[in-house]
Amino acid sequence: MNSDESDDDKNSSSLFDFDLLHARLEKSYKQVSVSRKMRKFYARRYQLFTRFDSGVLLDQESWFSVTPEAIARHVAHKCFDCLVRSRVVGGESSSSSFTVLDAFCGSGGNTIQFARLFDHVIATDIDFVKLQCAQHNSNLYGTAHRTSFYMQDFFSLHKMFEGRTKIDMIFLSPPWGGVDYIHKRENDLSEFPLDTFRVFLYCKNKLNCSNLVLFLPRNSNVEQIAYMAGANACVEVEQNFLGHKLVAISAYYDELCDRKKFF
Ligand code: MGP
Ligand code: SAH
Repeated sequence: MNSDESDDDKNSSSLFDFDLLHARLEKSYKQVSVSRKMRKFYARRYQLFTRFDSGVLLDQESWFSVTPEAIARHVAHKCFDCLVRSRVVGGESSSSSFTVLDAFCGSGGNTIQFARLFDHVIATDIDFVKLQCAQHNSNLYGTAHRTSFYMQDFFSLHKMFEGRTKIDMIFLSPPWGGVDYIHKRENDLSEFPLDTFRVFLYCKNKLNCSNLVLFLPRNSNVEQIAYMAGANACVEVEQNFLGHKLVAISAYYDELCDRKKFF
């Protein structure tokens, strides 16, 4: 794993005992499986990762925030199809040269599915333990070699990219404020732990990328989602179901929005 953190952080990460973390997380699964609040997530473990039994690692927060595999796969395919289509129409060729940034990668639910399609995925998160999980889980799915992992606070990402890699799209699945987000009648996007409007503008202005996907609560304010696209622009809002259950919504902006459907 890479880190743009201080030398102290680098030292502590090189002394980091992954085997101990592995043992602790696996042990914690027993608590997750019986906890009143968490056991529904444990019961869904094969929806989260079909290869769960190969040794998938999740920390406590990831149990309720990781994107279920079928949804992550769908989102990755949709992005791939839209980007390739728009670039081929625009005269640019090779799909293999796309770089995807998963800016809140967590334990890797989305990162893995993007890396199955795209040749280069950059996965960043502020949480060192989650990055360890993401890297480990990517190894289980055979996609780690196409992914670079960095420990980074979202709002300092521009320092990492200055004059470097061009980012073709950014997937944004920020924290929603824990499992209680659903108790609000409607989620105001400016009230999340990280203001979604600020996150969105940061991607456009500081990371120079407007091909964005926002992965949001199913009770989000859709007018706010549309407002972010700006005047005369396109956004595609999709409901993500697992069977009959609405899990979340995804908003696709700019080239990731399938214009043919609308115009
Ligand atoms: P949920 O709404 O907590 O569970 O999370 P459920 O079972 O659909 O709700 P209930 O009505 O049965 O109680 C559903 C999904 O949303 C999770 O599996 C995650 O994919 C996603 N998710 C949940 N949270 C709290 C977050 C979050 O904070 N950030 C992100 N990015 N995704 C989340
Ligand atoms: N899509 C992920 C889940 C993301 S949950 C998956 O499938 O696993 C939201 C993530 O945002 C958490 O992993 C949390 O550590 C991260 N996060 C919270 N604040 C952050 C910040 N300021 N910068 C970067 N990452 C942050």
